Amino acid sequence: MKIDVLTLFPGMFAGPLDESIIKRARAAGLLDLKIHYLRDYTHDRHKTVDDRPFGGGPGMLLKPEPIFEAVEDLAREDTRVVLLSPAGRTFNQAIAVKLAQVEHLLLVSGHYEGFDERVRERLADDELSIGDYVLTNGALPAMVIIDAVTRLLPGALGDETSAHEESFSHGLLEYPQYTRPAEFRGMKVPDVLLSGNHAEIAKWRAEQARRRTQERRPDLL
Ligand code: 4GX
Repeated sequence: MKIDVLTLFPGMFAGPLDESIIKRARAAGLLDLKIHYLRDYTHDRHKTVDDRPFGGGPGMLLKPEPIFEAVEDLAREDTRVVLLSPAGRTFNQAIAVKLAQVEHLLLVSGHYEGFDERVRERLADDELSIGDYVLTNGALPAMVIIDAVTRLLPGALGDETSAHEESFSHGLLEYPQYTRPAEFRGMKVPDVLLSGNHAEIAKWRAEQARRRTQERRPDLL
C-alpha cells in the first residue's frame, strides 16, 4: 500500500512512524509512506499557504492553489483523497478496514480554520475526524489513521498478535487478563484461569467481555 501525506508540519511525522510495527511494515515494503510539505507547492517568495476568508470572520483558511497543485501532482487514477478535519465522519475500525484495502491513500492535513470549500468539492473523496475534540492541526489525525491502517496490512503483525482477536473486531471490549504471579500484593488471579478447564475459561471470558462492554460501552452492544 502507498500512503502520501500532505502537511504543513512534516517534522511532526518523524518519530512516530519510525518505530515498531510501522517501521517494520515500511522496511518490509508493505507500506510505502511519504510525507510532503504543502509549502513546496507554492510559488511566491513567502510560500503562502493561507489567506483571509471572503465575507470576513476570524482566522485564516488554507488557500486552494497549493493543495490543488499537490493533489494533482501526487494523486493517481486509483487514489483515495482524504481530508482530516473535525467536520469529517468519525474514524473507526470499520473505516480502517476499508482504507486498508485501498491501493493509494492521500491524506490531506487541515490547519488554521480549515480548507477553502472548493478543496472539498473538487478534490476530496472523503473527510475524516479522529474524534470530537480540537487539535492544533491534522498531523496527529493523519498518523492515527496511518497507524490503524498499517497494522491491518497483510503481514504487518507478527505471529504473536492477530488483527482479528481484539476489541472492535469482535465488537466487544476485552475480557480481563492476567499474567504471573498468580498472587500479587494480595490480589489473586481468578481461579478459573488457573483451572486448566478451557471450556470454562472461554465461558468466563465471554461473560466478562459482555459485562464489561455493557458497563463501559453499552453503545457497542
Ligand atoms: N480530527 N483538527 C484540523 C484545522 C481545520 C479546521 C476546520 C479543517 C476544518 C481534527 C480532529 C482536528 C483541528 C485538525 C483543526 N481543518 N482533525 N484543524 N479532531 O481537531 O481530525
